Amino acid sequence: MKIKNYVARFATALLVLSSFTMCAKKPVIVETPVTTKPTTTTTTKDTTPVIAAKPPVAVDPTANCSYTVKTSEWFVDGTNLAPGSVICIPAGVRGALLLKNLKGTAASPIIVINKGGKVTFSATLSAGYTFKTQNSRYFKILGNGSSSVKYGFDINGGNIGMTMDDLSSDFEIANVEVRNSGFAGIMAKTDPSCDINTQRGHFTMANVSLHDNYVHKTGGEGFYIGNSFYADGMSLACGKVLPHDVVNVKVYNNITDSTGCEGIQVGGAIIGAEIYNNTVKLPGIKPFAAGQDNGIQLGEGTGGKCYNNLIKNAPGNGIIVLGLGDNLVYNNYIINSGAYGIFADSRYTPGPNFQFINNTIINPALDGIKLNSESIPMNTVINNVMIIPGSGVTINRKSSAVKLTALNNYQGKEVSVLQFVNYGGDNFHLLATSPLINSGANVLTYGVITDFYGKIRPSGLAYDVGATEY
Ligand SMILES: [Ca+2]
Ligand SMILES: [Ca+2]
Repeated sequence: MKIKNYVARFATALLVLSSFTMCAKKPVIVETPVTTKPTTTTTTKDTTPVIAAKPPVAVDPTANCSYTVKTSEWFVDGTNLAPGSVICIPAGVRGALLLKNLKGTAASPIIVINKGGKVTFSATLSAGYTFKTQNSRYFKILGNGSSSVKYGFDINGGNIGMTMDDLSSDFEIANVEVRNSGFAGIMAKTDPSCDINTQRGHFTMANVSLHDNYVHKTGGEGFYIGNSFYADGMSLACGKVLPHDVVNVKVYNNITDSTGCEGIQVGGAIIGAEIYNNTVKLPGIKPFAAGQDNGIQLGEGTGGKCYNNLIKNAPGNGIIVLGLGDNLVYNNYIINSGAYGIFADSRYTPGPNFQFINNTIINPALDGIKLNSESIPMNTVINNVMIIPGSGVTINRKSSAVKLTALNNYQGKEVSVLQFVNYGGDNFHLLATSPLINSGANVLTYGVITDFYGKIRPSGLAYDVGATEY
């Protein structure tokens, strides 16, 4: 029955996805609107052949600002801005900013970019947010407007640092630093209310890309994406309401450090979720409640892939998996977790299989992988390395009801036996003498075709065990 529901939901999601994909197949992604917009509804300057013929690299993306935000402005209403417009924010220190009603298109999103250097947005902890979008679709917040500054947007303070809320969808957030927030650093969700337009089936947050951001010293989660209560929803005056689906969310190349709760938490991401190449350091240092101190949380309703992440010093679990059951977790380095390396539980889990492949778990305080997932048809644990100095075991099943396929996992007591090039310096390449080389099972069928560093697998005679291929 559960599986049937899952299949039905999956089919629905595919329909949604395919209809979206059709929309998105137009010329695609305007990185520098000045050069890549042969037809335009904004200024005539953009369309002159001379400008269009220039190589993109030579063009200042902020040269032609459609609108420049004044330091004194606390909100911008984009109602009258055409798709493809560029909203420039001049370098300097300023207060909070609310962007509302930005309406780009898939082919011509609205760009918000820093101009002339770093922009610092500053707000007190009592302010609800420091940066917020409302009712906006097809837009990009890009802090790469000045080549000398990696994080051209610096969002300092506020209860929530940055939030994309109130039916915001189809957006990219990149090269943004968020720090010193009272609660979450970067939040992306619209909580369901008694307005039906906010509820599942009526609103989907789709095509969200959050990458190359630096989130640190937050009171709550570093990244808080999607609602946490996918299965049961929220009880309001109008009754029980269900939160929206999240489709095609990508979270990659981010750094989180010293976050109060999880570094990265994703809920309700039913299809196309990918969380990869992130570094999560010191998550969960000031959790508001028990169980909020993990590295990465694949929360209720979240499927997809979680790979090539480095997670260090989580007081709780390195990765906690409460997802749909089509989850593939691979090539992650999980170091010094205060509880389990990976913890999995099937709660709302209609899918077929939790798959843990080629992860390297070093020094968890408890067991390597804890499986409370009794109701899922299979848990697959292959090619993982687990270095457990204490009395923990590699795989701990809650009961014999937990179905398990385990192959080619490596267990040791000391990290030195793995023969990393420089473990203390986070260089996890292997020396030629490593016992992990060529001792893995072939996991091509699981889609694991590269390693932590992006190297093609397998190399040499066979797959290596752990997150690195020699
Ligand atoms: Ca949390
Ligand atoms: Ca090999």
